[in-house]
Amino acid sequence: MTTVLKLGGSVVTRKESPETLDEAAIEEAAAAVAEARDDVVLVHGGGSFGHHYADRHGVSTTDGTHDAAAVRDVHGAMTRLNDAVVDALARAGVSALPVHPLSLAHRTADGDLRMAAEGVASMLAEGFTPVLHGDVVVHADAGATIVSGDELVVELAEGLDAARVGLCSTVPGVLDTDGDVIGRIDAFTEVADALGASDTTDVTGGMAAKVEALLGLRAPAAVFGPEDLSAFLGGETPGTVVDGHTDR
Ligand code: IP8
Repeated sequence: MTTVLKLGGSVVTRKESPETLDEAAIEEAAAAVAEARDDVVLVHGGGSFGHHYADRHGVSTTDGTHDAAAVRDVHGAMTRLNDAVVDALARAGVSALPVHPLSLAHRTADGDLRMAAEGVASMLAEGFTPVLHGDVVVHADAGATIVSGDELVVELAEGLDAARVGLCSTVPGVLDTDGDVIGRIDAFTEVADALGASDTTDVTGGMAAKVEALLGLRAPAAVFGPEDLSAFLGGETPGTVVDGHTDR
C-alpha cells in the first residue's frame, strides 16, 4: 500500500523569516515517517524557502519567467530545503532519496501538469522513500512556473494509485465557520459556505481548492496537523477525511 504525504511548508520551515528551517518539526516528522505502516512518498511545500524567491522574481503557477537565473534561484532554495528534509529522514533511518520536479515534470501551454510517475514507483519498489517538493517547472509558452506541493500530491496519488493521501499543515483539519474541525467531507456542496467559492487558479494556498482537488481523487485523503502525523502514518484517519467516493 502506498501513502502520499504532504508536509506543508509552514510545518517544515518558519514562514516569517527567509530560508529558516523548523528543525525540531522536521526531526519529529522524520521520526514519524520512520515508523510508518505503509510505503510513503513524501512531498514538502516551499515555506520560507521557495515562496520568498518566487515572490522576488514575480513567478507563480501561472506567471512564468524565461530568466534561467531566476529559475535556478527558486529551485536552488527548494533543493536546500529538500536536502535538510532528506538528511533528517536519513538520520531517522529512512531510505530517503531526493526527487526534483524541475527535472521530471512540465506544464503544457494550457497549464496542465505532466509528470511521469514510473521513476517514483520504481524507487518505492526498490525500498526507497522518494522525497519531492514544490518547485519550478518548464511551462510551454511561459518559460517556467511554480508547481505547488499540492499539485504534485494529486498527480502522484493518481499516477501511483495510492491507497491513502495525507496533507499535514499547521491547522488540525478543515475548519468550519466556528473554527471547529469538520470530521468528514464527501461533497464540495457540504462545505462551500464554510470555505467560500473554490478559486481554481489558487493552487498554492486556498483550502477550498485543496478540498475540491482531494474530492476528485480515487483515494481517501486526510487533512490534519503535525500532532496527528504519527496517528495518520499508523493507519488512523485524524483531522478531516475528504472522500468523494461515498460508495467505498
Ligand atoms: O508551498 C510551492 O509549493 P507549496 C513551492 O506546496 C515554491 O505551494 C517553489 C514556491
